[in-house]
Amino acid sequence: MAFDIKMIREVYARLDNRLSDARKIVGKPLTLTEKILYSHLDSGIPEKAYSRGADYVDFRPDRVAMQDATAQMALLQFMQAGKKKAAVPSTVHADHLIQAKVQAETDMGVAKTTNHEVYEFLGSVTNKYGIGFWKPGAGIIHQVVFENYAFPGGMMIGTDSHTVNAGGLGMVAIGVGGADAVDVMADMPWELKFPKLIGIKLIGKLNGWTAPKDIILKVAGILTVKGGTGAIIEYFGEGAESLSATGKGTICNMGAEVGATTSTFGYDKSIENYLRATGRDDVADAANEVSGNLTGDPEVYAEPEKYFDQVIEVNLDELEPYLNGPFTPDRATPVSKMKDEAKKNGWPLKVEVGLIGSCTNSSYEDISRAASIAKQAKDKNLGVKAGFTITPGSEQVRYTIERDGFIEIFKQIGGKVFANACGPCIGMWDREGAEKKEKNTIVHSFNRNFAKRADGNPNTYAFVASPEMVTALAIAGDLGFNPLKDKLLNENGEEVMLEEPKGWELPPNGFEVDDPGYQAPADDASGIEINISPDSERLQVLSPFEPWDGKNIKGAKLLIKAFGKCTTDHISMAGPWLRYRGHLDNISNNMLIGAVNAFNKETNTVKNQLSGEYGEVPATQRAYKEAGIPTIIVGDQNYGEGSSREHAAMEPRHLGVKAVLVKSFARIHETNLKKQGMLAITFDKPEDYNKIQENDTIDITGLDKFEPGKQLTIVLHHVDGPDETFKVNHTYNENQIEWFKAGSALNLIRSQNK
Ligand code: MIC
Ligand code: SF4
Repeated sequence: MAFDIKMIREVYARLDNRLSDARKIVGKPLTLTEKILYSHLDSGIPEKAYSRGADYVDFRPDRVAMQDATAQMALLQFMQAGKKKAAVPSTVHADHLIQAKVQAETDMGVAKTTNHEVYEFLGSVTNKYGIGFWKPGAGIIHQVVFENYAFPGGMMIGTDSHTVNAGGLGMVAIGVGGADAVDVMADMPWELKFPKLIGIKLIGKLNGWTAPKDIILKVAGILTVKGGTGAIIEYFGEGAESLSATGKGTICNMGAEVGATTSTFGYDKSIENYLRATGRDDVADAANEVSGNLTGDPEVYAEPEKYFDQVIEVNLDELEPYLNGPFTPDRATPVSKMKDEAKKNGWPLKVEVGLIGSCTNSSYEDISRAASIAKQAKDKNLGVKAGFTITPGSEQVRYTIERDGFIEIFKQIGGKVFANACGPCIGMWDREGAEKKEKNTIVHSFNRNFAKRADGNPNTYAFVASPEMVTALAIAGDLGFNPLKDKLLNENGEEVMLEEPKGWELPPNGFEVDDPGYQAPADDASGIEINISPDSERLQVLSPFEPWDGKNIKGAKLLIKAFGKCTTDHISMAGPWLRYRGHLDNISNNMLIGAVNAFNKETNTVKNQLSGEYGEVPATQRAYKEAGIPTIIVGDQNYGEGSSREHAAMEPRHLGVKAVLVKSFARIHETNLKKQGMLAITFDKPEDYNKIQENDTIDITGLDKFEPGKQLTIVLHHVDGPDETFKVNHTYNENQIEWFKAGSALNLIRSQNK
C-alpha cells in the first residue's frame, strides 16, 4: 500500500466538484496546472479567476518534504510555532551531509560519526512531530519522494529547489524556504503569486543518443536561467507521452535551472506504469478513475496559444544531445559543436572525471543506458581515459542496479560508487588535488554547475549532460568527442565506434530493496524531548528577530555591491559550510563570501567605511552591527538564483543588514527574505545600480507608509558629489508587510498562537 493513500483518495474525491466550480469561474477549458492549483485553494471555492503573475493566492498543499541541510532550520523554526504535530504528511531526508571520498560504505561510516548530533536531532524531532524520517543512506530526497510519495494531481512543497522533480508524476511540486514549510506544517495556508503558464509541446520521439535530459538542456538554452521566473511549465504532446515517468522527472527537476516555479506533465500510461512498478497499484487505480482531471483539457492542447502565456515547441526527432556549461546551466551547446566552441573559448578539452547519478538522473533507465555504454568500453578494449563516479539516487535503485549487474559493469571500467546521497553535486566531494585550483574539465549528469559547486575549485569547468553522454565522454576523455560520428582508438590500435545506448524504462525483474532506510514516527510522542546543547557548534536554538522599529532606514552603509551572477551558492556557500546549517551564528560566517565586489572585482573583500580598511564580508558586517550601524546589500539580476536555502536570507538578517536592493530576484530567495523580515526591494530603473558608490550612506524612505504597490525612495549621500534620489519597487502584499513589521513571518505565527 502506498503511503498516505487515504489523503490521496480524498484529493481525488473532491476533484470533480472543485474543477466544475473552477471551470464556471474561469470560463474556459483548463490546463493541468490550473486544475491542480484550483483544486488546492485554501478557500475551497475560487473567489475569482486569478490573474496570472499578479494575484497572491492561498493554497493548501497536500504534503511537505525537507532535506537535512534545510530541515534543521525549518524544524528549529517549527519548534517555535507551538504546534503538537505536523498538519500534513511530511518527511525529512538525510542526504546532503554525506561526503563522497572513497566509496559508499566507507563514506557512510564517516558521515554517521561526523553528523551524529544532527542525525540524532532530526531523528527525534521528526519522531516528536509525526514526520517520517529517511535515514542517511536511504537516498536523495527527490528520488525517494518520486518512488514513494509523488502522485498525479497532487500539490506539495519542499525545502529544496529541486522538489519540482515530482512534476514528472504529474504533481505541482514547489521548492520553498523552511519558513514556508513551517506555515504548511502549522496548518496555515501557503501563499504563492498565481503563476504564469508556459506550455512546451513535445513532438516526435527521442532516438539514438538523445535522452530526456537533452530536452531540458535545450529548453534551458532557450529560456535562460531566468526565463521561467514566476511561471509553471506544462509539457504536453505525443513526445511527452512517449517519455518514461523518470525521464519526465529529469525534465521537471531542471526546471529549477530556468527559474520556473515548477513544471508538470499530464497523467499517462508511463506514469501509471511507474506507479505500479514502485508498489503503488492503489494510487494508479485511484488515478485511473479520475484520469481526465489529471491532465489538461483537450481544447488546451489542441490550441495551446490560446491558453498559455508562452508556447515553445521542441521536435524530439531532430533533437541533438547537448552539453551545458561551463559555470551556468543555460549555456547550451549541441555535442556536434562542442569541439569548436571549447577551442574558441579556451575550455580545457581533456575530461578529468565523468560523474553520473544525483537526484536529476539516477533512474533505472538512466543507469541501464549508461551501463550499456560502459559495457562497450570493456568489450571493445577501450581504455577509459577519465575518472568515473556513480551516485545512486536511492537505496531501491542502488539495490536493483547492483542485482542486475550494472554496478559490476561500472566497476570494471574503474567506476567508483558513492553513497546514495548528494555528494559531489553539492560540494561534498573530497576530490583529490582540488586544492591546487588547476584549470580542468568535468562532465556530470547533475543539474547545476555554478563555479566551485562540485569540488570547491573555481577553475573546474563543469558541463552538464545526460548520463549516457557523460559515460561516453569519460571513456573518450575528450570534451570534443561526438559519439554520433567520431571513432575512438582501442588498445589494439583499432578504430571503433560506440553504439547508441540501450536500456530499460523499468527493471524487467522489478525493483527490489532490502532495507529502504525509513523510520516511521512514534504513535505516542509525549515522552520525546529535544535537547540542544548550548555548546553545540552545529545546532543553535533560534531567537526571534527584532520587530521593525516603525522608522525609515537612515544612515545605512553599503555592505557590498555584488557584481554579476550572485546565486545562493555565492551568498551562502554549501560544501564545507553544510555542517553549520543548524547553527545560524556559525553559518553566518560564510555570508556573501563568494559574491564579487563590484568595486574591486574581488570576492570576500569589502571596504569597512568605519575604519576605511578592506576586510571579509562577514567580519565587516559584524563590525557594523557592533557599532549599531544599519547596512544594505546591493545586487544585480536574478539575485539569489539557485537553492531554496533560507540561510541566504537569515544570515544577513541575523547580522543586522536592513535591506537587499537588486535589479531582480529569484522567486524563492525573494520570499525567503520577506519571511525573515528583511526588506527586499528592486531598482525601478536598473541603471540606478550604477549610481551606488563604495562610500555611500543610504536612506530608505516611505517605509512609514509601507503599502502594497507603492514605491519607496532611496537617497544616496555620496562622499564627493551631491545626493541622488531614486525610486525602488517592492512586491509586498498586506500580509507580507505584516511579516516585515513583526520582524518575521514566524514572529507573526507565534503571536497568533498565544
Ligand atoms: C542545491 O541543489 O543547491 C541544494 C543543495 O539541494 C539546495 C538546498 C540547500 O541548499 O540545502 C536547493 O536546491 O534548494
Ligand atoms: Fe542533492 Fe544535488 Fe539534487 Fe540538490 S541538486 S538535491 S544537492 S543531488
